[in-house]
Amino acid sequence: MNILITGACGFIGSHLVKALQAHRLFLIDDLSTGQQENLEDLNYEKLYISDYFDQDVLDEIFSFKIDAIVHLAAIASVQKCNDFPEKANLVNHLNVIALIKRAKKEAVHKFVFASSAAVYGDEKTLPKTENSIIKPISLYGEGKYNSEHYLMQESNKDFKTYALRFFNVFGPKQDPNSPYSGVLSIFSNLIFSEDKNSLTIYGDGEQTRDFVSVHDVCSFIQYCIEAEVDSDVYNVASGRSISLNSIVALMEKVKAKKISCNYKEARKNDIKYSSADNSKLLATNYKLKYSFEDAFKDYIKSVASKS
Ligand code: UD2
Repeated sequence: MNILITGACGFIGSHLVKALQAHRLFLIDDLSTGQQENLEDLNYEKLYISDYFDQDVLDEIFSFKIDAIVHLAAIASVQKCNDFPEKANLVNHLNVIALIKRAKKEAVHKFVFASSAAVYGDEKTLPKTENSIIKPISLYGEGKYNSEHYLMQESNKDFKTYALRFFNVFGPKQDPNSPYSGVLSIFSNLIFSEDKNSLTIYGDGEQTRDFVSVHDVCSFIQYCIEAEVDSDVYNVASGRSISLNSIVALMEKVKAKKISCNYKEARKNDIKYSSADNSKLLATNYKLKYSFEDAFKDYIKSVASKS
């Protein structure tokens, strides 16, 4: 298949390029947060360093028959979206609509969109199912919801659409220094750093998240593209939530050493408990490949081997 991946040089994008090596890949990334080195040793037809909505680039790509699009490119930082609302609205919503329209015009068969658990906001009912109340508390979450809503409206038998609500994705290549790095990449890199800094835990450490391996995220995207999966919105999550304190305990077990933690005041707008019902994903017959413990131990080992 000919597949267009936007945001291909990012953390998730580069793992996806690896997962989809059997296909002919057209890649776009503006390198605002992604890095070209993430694609080292991988095969692809061409990488366009550009906005994903550059019409000349899209004209060239669509001169090939594109069968599927995976749209990962976004302003992924909640803070940046708040700081630059017009730009956030353009990149995370209006231009997504334009890409979806173009995809339909070009007779693309499948469109996979990276949505987010951020669409649920801090509404308290748990676990979140795809039918839970949508109440985003950030422009980022709003943009994701508005885009997925448009995408699902456009769906038909020839244009299969998948809005994937990613929970807390983790794995190798997640940059621990980026302002929107996930807590696991920050913690894992700190415990192997030279300067023996203690971990900062915002709040009491009892907050929970559903951490899902980037390998499962990419392999589910691959499944949507290659298998017969119904067009729908899917929570992409492990189905199991874990607290930060339990993560630290797990890291201590792997390192066989006590880890020092510095507890600070909880972050403003932090969500205390997050948990996902992933039964819709499982009902597609996709089998999650990694338990949290196994994926996390592998991840920690990969961080250790690089430090
Ligand atoms: C994720 C997204 C955020 C937004 C939100 C919507 C990331 C990194 N963050 O936030 O952009 O989409 O979901 O639901 O993708 N923490 C510490 N110490 C640290 C770093 C974090 O205690 O050094 C805490 C943090 O306050 C939070 C928890 O760890 O309680 C998880 O933080 P996170 O930023 O990894 O993810 P989350 O779910 O808060």
